Amino acid sequence: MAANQQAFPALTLACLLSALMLQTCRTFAEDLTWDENGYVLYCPCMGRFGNQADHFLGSLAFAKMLNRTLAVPPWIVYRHHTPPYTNVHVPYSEFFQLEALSAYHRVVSLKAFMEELAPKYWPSGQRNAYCFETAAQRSADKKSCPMKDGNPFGPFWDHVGVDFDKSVLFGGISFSPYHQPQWMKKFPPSEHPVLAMPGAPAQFPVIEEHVGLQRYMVWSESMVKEGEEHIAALLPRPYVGIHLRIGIDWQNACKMLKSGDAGPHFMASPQCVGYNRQTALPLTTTMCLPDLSEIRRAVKLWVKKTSARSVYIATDSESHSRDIDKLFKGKVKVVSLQPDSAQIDLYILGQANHFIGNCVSSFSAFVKRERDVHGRSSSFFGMDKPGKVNERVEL
Ligand code: GFB
Repeated sequence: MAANQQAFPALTLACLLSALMLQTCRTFAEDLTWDENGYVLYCPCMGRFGNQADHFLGSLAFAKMLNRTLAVPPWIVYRHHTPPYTNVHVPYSEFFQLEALSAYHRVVSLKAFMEELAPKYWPSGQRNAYCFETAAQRSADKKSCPMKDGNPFGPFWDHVGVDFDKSVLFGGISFSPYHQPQWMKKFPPSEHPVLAMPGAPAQFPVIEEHVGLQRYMVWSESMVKEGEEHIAALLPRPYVGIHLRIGIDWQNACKMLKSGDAGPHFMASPQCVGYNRQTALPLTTTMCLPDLSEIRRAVKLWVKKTSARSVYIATDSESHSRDIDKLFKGKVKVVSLQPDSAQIDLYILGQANHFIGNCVSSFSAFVKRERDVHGRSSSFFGMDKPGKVNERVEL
């Protein structure tokens, strides 16, 4: 068994004792020993934060299913419009507490894995890449995993400091629990200690069984501090938080609904139409891309229902704050921060007295999951009661 699984409670005690003796506390990562059950490594190479978070939950469940330690990757933040115009790799622990994950399963940061374990146990020359046969079809020799092909793949593994030596291909298995015995048989940790994959070993969107794992994603102290400072300074309670996902990329994505090709399951929509395809409710264009009249209707409804004194608008583009302000004739404070960090918006939305999200967006889905864990109420544009179609349905 990995020492880091057992080390944490003991370490906490050790920290307390050493703190008492006024010594510097050793960090979580410093006590690492090799886990004979093996490791899972992956690149969070699909989508932005919301997509990466969905994939993270599934990957955590996958690592637990194989009883391997998950090497938690950094978040990939894309900076196409701001210097240095390259991807930024933000440690998981900058936003969330790494230690909180160990209540569910053994984890180590990918950085600590590379610095403290890889030199001895996964040295250069022995670094296998694992991928589906279909993925290898994209490579020149059709036998190599495309681990570092293009952005964000190449920059990610370069950031981690890994080149791959050999590819191991697989097919006919999925990441679901159904195939757990095949994974164990095909890749025993004694022969395959490190399963490093080009993408997350998980589905998108996160499957219903893994939605509750959100409880282990606990905000870091610095995020809580910053978020709470904004709330205290700007948002008299009760407040309603809304997520406006209405920018140009989203307008284009929602066009797919108009053509009727998408069906009710489109990106994160199972969170509101239901996970079962057979019984899923219709997904309307308003649920994907609410217009101003729907935004006004929903905000007015929930401000009234919750007797809100302020409204927080998180947006990917236009905030519509003037139009929303007009609804309440100065009696309700309307705030939009446009923060540099999307996570501050997520934090503030998570803490609202009520949240109105976008059914199709995984950014909204992150907030909805977190609120569910804490028993806070949420609705969606075009769907006031999650799981029930609004009376005034337009298709
Ligand atoms: O989070 P995300 O995967 O959600 O990607 P979707 C949307 C990104 O847009 C966020 C920014 O990670 C933020 O960087 N963003 C969106 C916001 N809404 C807000 C907001 O209210 N405040 C702030 N500060 N930032 C998927 C993408 O987005 O949409 C896919 O992951 C693809 O790559 C698809 O583009 C169409 O699920 O909404």
